[in-house]
Amino acid sequence: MIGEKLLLPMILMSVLSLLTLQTSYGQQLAEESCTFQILVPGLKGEPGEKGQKGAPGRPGRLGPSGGIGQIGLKGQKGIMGHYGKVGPSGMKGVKGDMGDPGPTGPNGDPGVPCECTPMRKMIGEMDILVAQLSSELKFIKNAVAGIKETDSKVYLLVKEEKRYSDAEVYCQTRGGHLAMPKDEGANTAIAEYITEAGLTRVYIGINDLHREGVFTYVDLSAMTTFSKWRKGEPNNAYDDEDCAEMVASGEWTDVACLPTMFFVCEFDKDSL
Ligand SMILES: [Ca+2]
Ligand SMILES: [Ca+2]
Repeated sequence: MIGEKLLLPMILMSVLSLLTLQTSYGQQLAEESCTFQILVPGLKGEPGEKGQKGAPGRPGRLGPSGGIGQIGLKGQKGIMGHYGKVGPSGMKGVKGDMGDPGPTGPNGDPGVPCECTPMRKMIGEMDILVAQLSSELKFIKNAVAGIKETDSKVYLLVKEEKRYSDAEVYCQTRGGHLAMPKDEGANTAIAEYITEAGLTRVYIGINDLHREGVFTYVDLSAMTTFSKWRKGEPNNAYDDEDCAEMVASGEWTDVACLPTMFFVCEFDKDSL
């Protein structure tokens, strides 16, 4: 194509040159004196014939890499490989069902006859001990509920109705006696105890059981300077009053020993 583009102007130039020569020859004849002439381009000529095919061009540059192709079809299964190593132990299995019961065993040796008499005796003794402990527990509960005390004595009001002698035994069992007021302070303490408990009378540790008309304390100690007999007492009414009670006012009267009533025990602080 480049050749074609160059060839057309060259031919035009040659034709123009010939025309110029003819013209210049005519003009040379007409005006020989003018030797310099300006050449002006003529009109565009007709397109020429198509030229022959040119020589092959040089090879082009290397192009960019192509994209990844499609995945091929899966191949056939290979031959089986060697056996692998032994794996770790599995989880513990579920417990199986219970088996059938086994056969009956042989009979045992005959037993030794029971020696029941000592056992029964032991059980009886334990029952007594339990009863004593129950009584002690009741006593402790009473003591915890409230006691009265002076500098040297502790007084306990026992709300269990007992005869005079049983009441004294009760107090002695616990290391004391029925209350023996030997001065105004002690007498007042016991009287307050009776009043605060809402009672009217209790047994105290005074009697004339050993000699009628001669009152002593229950521990056989003599009554010396202090006494708190109500007016007209002791009167040994019906010839049957050898024990003593204290009323809420703190005064004493002689009374019969067999009726049951509440009582007050006293304990030495030194012995507690
Ligand atoms: Ca009497
Ligand atoms: Ca009396």
